[in-house]
Amino acid sequence: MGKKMSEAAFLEAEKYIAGGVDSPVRAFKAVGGDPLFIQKGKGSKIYDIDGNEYIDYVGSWGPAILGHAPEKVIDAVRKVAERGLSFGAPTILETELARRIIKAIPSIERLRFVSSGTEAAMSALRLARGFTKREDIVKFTGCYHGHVDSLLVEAGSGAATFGNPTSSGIPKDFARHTIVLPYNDIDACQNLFKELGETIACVIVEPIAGNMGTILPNENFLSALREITLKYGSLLIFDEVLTGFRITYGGYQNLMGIRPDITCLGKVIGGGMPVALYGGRKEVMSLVSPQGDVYQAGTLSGNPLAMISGIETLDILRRENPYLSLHQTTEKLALGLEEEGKRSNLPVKASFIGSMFTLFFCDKMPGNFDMVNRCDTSLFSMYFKGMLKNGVYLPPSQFETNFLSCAHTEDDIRKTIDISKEVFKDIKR
Ligand code: HOZ
Repeated sequence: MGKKMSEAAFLEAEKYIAGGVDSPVRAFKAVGGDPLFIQKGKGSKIYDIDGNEYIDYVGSWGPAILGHAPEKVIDAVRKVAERGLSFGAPTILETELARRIIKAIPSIERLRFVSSGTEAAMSALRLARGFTKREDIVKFTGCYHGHVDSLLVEAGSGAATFGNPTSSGIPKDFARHTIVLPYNDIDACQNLFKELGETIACVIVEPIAGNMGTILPNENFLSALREITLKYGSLLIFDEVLTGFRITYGGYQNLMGIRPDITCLGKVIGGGMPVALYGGRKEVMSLVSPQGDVYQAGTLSGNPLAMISGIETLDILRRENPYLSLHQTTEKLALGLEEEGKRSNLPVKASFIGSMFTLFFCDKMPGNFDMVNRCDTSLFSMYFKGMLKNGVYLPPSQFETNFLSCAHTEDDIRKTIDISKEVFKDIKR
C-alpha cells in the first residue's frame, strides 16, 4: 500500500502543527510509523490521500456509530448550514436535542451543552465542588476524562499510550485535591471514604472504562460507588462520553439502573460534530450560571450544525435500535480475533461490550490499569502494523477501544478475521 502522499503531508504538517497532529493519539508514535491523512469516509470505510481503502475501527474515536457520512445527517447539516453557522444566541435546535437526551436518560433533568468531553468533565467537577462546598475529588487509574489539569493524573488514552499518565505542566497544587484509586477496587474506595469521606466533593468514573482499552466494571462496582457517595454526601459523576448512546439508547446507567448525580456525554450525541454536555439533577444543575454562581460558558456551545447532527443521529438510533445487532456483530468479531490469536499461540484476550472492544495482548484479561500495563505493547504494535498494511485501520494504541458502526457488514467482519489470522501467523514472539 503506497503511503507517499500521507508521508509528505505529515512532513508538511510538522512544520506548522505541534507534532504534526491536533491530538496525540492520532500520531502513530506508540506503534511506529506516520499517521495516515484521510481524504474521506463512507460507511465502514475510510480512504487516505494515497487512495487506499481501510475498514475503520476508530470511528473518529467513538462518534461515528452510524458509519461515515450518513446521508440523512449530512443532508440535515447542509440545510442548517445554509441558514448560518453560529449565532451566539439560542436556537430551537438546542432544546430539541436536550429534550431527546433528557427523555432517554432519567438521571438528567437539566443539562448544559459544551463543545468537548474535556469541557464537560471540567465543568462537572466545578459544579460538584460548588454544590458540595468540598474540594477533593476521586478518579480511577486509567480512566480518562479529557485533558483537564486535575483529571490528567494517572490517566488513560494518549497519556497512557505515551507513558505519561500524569502530564507535566500541572502544578502540584492543582492535582493536590485529586485522589486516585484503582478501577474496580471497591474496598479501596470504602477505606478512603471512611477516612476522608467528609471532604470528597465527587467520584468521577467511566462506567465502562474505554480509555485503557475496554475494561468492564466488576459486578457491584458501580452500585457500590453509588451507595458510598450517597452515604457521605458526595456526588457521583458518570463520564459517559464514550458509552452514551453507544451501548443502548441512553447511557450505560440505564442498563445498570443507577442514577448518577451528574453525567457527561459527548461523541455519539454530536454524530461527528463537536458536542458534549454535562447534566444531572435539577437541584444540582440550578447552580450553573446564570441561574447559580458556578460559572461556565462557551462561544460555540450549542452550535446549530452540531445540534442538528446530534438530533438526526439520535433519531436514527431511536428508530433503528441497532444496539443488539451491534453487540452481536462485535461479539463475533472480538471472539473471532481471539480464537485466531490463540491458534497462533499468542496471548490474546478480547474484551467487548456493545460496539466497543479491545484485543489485549495479555495472558490474563485485564480488570484495571496495572493489568493493562502488563500487556505486551510490542506484540500489539506488530499486530497494528500488519492490519494496517492489509487495509484495517485500528486505534494505534493498546490502551484504546475499537468501535464498530451500524455500517460494518458481515463481509467486513469476515475480512478482518481472515486478515488477522495471517497477521497473527507473522507475529514473532
Ligand atoms: N477519548 C479519545 C481517545 N481515547 C479521545 C481522542 C483524542 O484524544 O484525540
